Amino acid sequence: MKIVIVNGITGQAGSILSRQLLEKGYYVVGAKRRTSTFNTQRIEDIYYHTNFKVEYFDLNDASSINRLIAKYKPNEFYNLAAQSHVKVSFDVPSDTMNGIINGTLYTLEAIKNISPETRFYQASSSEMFGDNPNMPSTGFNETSNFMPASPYAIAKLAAHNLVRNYRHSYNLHASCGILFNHEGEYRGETFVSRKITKAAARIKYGKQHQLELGNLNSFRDWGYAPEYTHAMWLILQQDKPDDYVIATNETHSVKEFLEYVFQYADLDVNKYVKINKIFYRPHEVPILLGDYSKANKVLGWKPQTTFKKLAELMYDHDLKEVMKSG
Ligand code: NAP
Ligand code: F7E
Repeated sequence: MKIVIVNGITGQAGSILSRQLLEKGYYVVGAKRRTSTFNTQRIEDIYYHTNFKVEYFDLNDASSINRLIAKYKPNEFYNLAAQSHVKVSFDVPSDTMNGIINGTLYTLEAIKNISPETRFYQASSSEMFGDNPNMPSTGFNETSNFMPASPYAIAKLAAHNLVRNYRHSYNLHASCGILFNHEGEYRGETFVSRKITKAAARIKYGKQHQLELGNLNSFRDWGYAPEYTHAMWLILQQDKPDDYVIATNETHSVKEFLEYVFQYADLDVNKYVKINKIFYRPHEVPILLGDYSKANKVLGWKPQTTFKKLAELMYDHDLKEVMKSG
């Protein structure tokens, strides 16, 4: 049985990927940090699975990472843990940068020294392209220039370069998925897509009367998270390690997402939505569009869920949640 370590299992991608790997027959070691309240809601259904084991670690604790690599010598390691909120990264820049950069470095060092056969996946981000004004009309690809525009993106780019460096220097099977925004039922509730679908569902049931948002004019390339975690797995199944853009080749504004969700929910967007500057960032990334041609050619991967279907499935899910909560 193949052993895999996934960190960030309490998050969106870690929880979805763990479930997919269990279905494929892996023994999954889920690494999480200690928190003072329970935060395992996203993995409740797999928590007691025979082939799932939770271990404590922290991105800033090299000894915990060494211990896990030495104990399991996993076949695959998915480095998904991060302070992943771009706006929050302006408020806690050191924590964001230390965790992302050090956590990646400690893991690569541990793999190099203890378990060099382990295949490593790095959660790189489209935010690394940042505010690069020279976006090709077909979207950013693996050869485009990075111009990170937040502490989060700067940290992700440093980690990305570390992975490339360890791959070339030590011949590790270490790959990066440069993933554009991926959303879904498990998306954190402070990211704009989920904030919108959850608010619309609550407004529909009279549980909320207003939704405050920031900049509606930025554009993102939005896909469905389970398809993106499948791409992570595909990346590690290749004989050769490499970097891949995972995206939909479409970009839509936050305003379009908002208006479509409210239209789908049959709600008047002008009645309920207010702009609050508090949600603006010190520096915005105005537009992101990805080009997934390489992933399609090499991995045979392509996105399945349309922009509208994504908005619908998230709203439908949140509506059910609101109904359940009474
Ligand atoms: P997420 O929902 O915010 O989950 C992040 C996970 O990291 C959580 O489990 C969190 O634990 C954990 N974490 C944060 N700081 C930690 C620390 N110091 N030590 C140990 N664990 C820590 O993020 P996601 O959407 O699943 O994204 C997964 C990865 O992909 C992240 O690295 C993110 O930056 C990257 N990424 C995401 C997207 C996207 O659109 N979602 C796109 C590109 C790249 P707690 O639950 O305890 O907070
Ligand atoms: O913002 C605007 C905001 O926080 C999207 C992370 O997973 O994807 C994610 O980063 C856009 C931005 O995601 C609100 O200004 C307006 O332009 O949902 P978001 P993000 O910043 O794109 C990348 C690829 C990652 O790697 C990250 O980890 O929406 N926006 N009003 C708002 N954003 C938020 N959060 N809240 C608002 O009220």
